[in-house]
Amino acid sequence: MNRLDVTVEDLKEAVLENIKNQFRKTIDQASKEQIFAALAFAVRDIIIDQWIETHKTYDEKDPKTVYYLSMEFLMGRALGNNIINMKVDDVVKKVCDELELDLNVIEDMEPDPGLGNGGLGRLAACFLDSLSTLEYPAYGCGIRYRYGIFEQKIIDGYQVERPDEWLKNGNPFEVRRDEYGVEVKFLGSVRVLKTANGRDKFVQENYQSVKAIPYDIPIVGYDNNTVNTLRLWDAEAIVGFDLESFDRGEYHKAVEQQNLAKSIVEVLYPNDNHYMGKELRLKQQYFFISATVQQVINKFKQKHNDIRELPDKIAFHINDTHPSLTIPELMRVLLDEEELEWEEAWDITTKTCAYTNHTIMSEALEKWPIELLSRLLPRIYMIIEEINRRFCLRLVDEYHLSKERIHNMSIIMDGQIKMAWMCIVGSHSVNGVAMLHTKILKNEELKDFYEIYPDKFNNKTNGITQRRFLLEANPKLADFVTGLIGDKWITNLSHIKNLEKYVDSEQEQKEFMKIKYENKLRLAEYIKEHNNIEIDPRSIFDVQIKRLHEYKRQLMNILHVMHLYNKLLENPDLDMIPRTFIFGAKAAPGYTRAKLIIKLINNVADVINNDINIKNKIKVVFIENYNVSNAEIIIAAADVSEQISTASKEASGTGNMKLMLNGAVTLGTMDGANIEIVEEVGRDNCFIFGLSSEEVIKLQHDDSYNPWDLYNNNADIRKVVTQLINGFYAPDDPDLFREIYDSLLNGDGGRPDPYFILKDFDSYKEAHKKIDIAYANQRQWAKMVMLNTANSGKFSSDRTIEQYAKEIWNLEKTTVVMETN
Ligand code: HBZ
Repeated sequence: MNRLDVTVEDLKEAVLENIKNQFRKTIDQASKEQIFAALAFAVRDIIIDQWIETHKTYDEKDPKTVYYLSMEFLMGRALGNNIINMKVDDVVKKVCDELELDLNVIEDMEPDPGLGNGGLGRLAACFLDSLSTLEYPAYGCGIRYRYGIFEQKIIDGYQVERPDEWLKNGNPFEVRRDEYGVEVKFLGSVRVLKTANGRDKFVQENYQSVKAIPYDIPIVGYDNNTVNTLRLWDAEAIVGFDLESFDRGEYHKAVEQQNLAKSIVEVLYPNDNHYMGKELRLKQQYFFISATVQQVINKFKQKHNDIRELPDKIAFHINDTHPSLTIPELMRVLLDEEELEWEEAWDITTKTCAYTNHTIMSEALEKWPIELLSRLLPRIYMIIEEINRRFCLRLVDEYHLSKERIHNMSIIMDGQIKMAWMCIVGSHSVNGVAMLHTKILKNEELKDFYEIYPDKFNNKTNGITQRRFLLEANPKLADFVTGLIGDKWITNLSHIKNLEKYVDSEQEQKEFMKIKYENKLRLAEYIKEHNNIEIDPRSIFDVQIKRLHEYKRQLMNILHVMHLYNKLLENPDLDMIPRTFIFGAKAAPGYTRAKLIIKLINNVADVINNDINIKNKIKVVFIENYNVSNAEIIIAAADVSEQISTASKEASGTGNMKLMLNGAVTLGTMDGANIEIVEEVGRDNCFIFGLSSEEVIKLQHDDSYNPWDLYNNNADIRKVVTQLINGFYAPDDPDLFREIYDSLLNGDGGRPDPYFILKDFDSYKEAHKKIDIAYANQRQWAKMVMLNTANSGKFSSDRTIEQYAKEIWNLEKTTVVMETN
């Protein structure tokens, strides 16, 4: 069936048939979950023909294809997005009307596939949407985790983690592909044999292995026939736990292999921007990249006789260092299975691989212990050693570098393997994710490598998909924009600039603000339902939604809320526009300080929200279980977008872009992509404060900052910081937040206030005051937020993907033609 030929009758019929055949029920008997499944299967059936046609086209034309390798794909719900991208929304709505179903309610039945932590995983998801929409041949490759990012409960103000059982009722959009299963080997030892022609042949022996089986999920392009594939690998035991192996005395091995398979895909590691050298994590990494590399090479060889043509047909993109073993794994296949010489294999590998760096935080950089990697992946370790040996030799022979510099650049050093170094050496492209980030990589963190390989380094400023984050998440604003400027923005966001013509029109301003108000009502209802807090939709919705991390400075935000409350206690008639401070954040389960900051936010919320004396001038809301689905509701309703990381620490940020697109003003530091947002919309249309990245870097170097000076000389700061330890927000346990207090003033082993929260506090406070003044002039404000939407064109992931396709992957668009249209 073609999506354009689908009739209301057909689709209705399909839904009813699915309910009957799958659940043996009529529609009145079916649960909402069952109706969701029935509709999802009906939609999948529309997708299938295009999906098949896409791959038929790729088979015939044999275009170069990118494999985007990522440990994380934070997809969000699929049903609504597929309906929109297939452009069958009108048909689906009519079907729902006829069946007396509320489509929003049905869509809410879908579990939110949370196979990612935050920005990095969501970026991968946006990229897949853009790749399909722009008709680029692409696969996303990752792991089919049984459990995604934990579900966050807030109990007594504390974060409690619950397993995310997203596969409990199955996934209607996935297709298991047994025929593409491959074996992945771990452990054992390597034996070197001599072949007839005198070559060394490396054979892994006594290994344990698992079978990798892919599950394919369709990635539907917007209003075209392209359906690319997200391929998620599951693991199964190869030796069955059966009598035969028991009899052969291999009982133990059988059990071990079964455990290995089960454990590998069990759960997503919930840490963002923090490396933990866990063996299971390394197994996960090798598991999915080995499966991908093997399967890609098998497929390539079905069509091509000369493996040297690999870089003409395949691009492997390494999303942060997590899939970095792609480099030695590809070398292994080329050397041991294709029997190429080292130089040739290396040339193919570097031409095929490209790497994106997403962070400069040193605690996030992956450094695997030699002991672990060489034991788990003996052959891979040998190859890494040889890569490093040759690289260091070049540093001496070609570049004549000093011992000290070679020490700093060596991939293997002090018992560890530095994965980022390996990625730089083994890729033809290394990119940062925003201009400032790339600049810092070139001039500071990766300076040594930049000097050797200046041509490899490039910037690709992140982007987001306007299809999910405006068209789907904010249908009212989307309709308004389309009504004024047409619908070209949906596939070319630079068109949204045309909105600028209307920013001075009173009528359009009113309409824009009315839509914002309606979205705020929608969020207020969500908050009433989930938090049982009444918030005033006329208050300023001031939003900080992102992972909880000290460098992102949620602490500074809540300290400022505490300060505002102090002002109101002094003067309940203080002239200010009511504010609702909205937080959404998950903390890594082992990150105690981050969890304590969540507790602080909730305690502050409790005190403030229940104080009738301040006349509802401030409300504080912590939204439980922040995820892609509730993000869509929050983003559409935001007035102020808090992007307040310590300058130089946030590589890019992407929430900043989503909020800007939806008409929120940025309250931010000159960090990450904020800088480019300011460049696009103008300084007058955002609220910028705080230290610059140069100032931060300087203060870090000269160690001259002492937060006690601020504490002693600034009464506002002294007051809020003291409230952390005087029981003001924890009467039963006044020492509860002492750890936070100490981190600001005394440091714990390290520097005090390492993220310059107190240093930036005053200028943050001033920026908030300016927001208050600006909001009071509603026409001015309307103009400002409209200008934000109008100038967000650069931040489409379509732009980003066009740059990757042209400047890194060298892809060509491949249009899929359906016979019936
Ligand atoms: O990647 C984020 C950056 O912090 C953010 O600035 C950027 O916009 C975004 C997309 O480029 N990084 C992450 O989200 N990183 C992780 O989630 C992560 C997960 C597991 C790790 C390390 C980092 O082991």
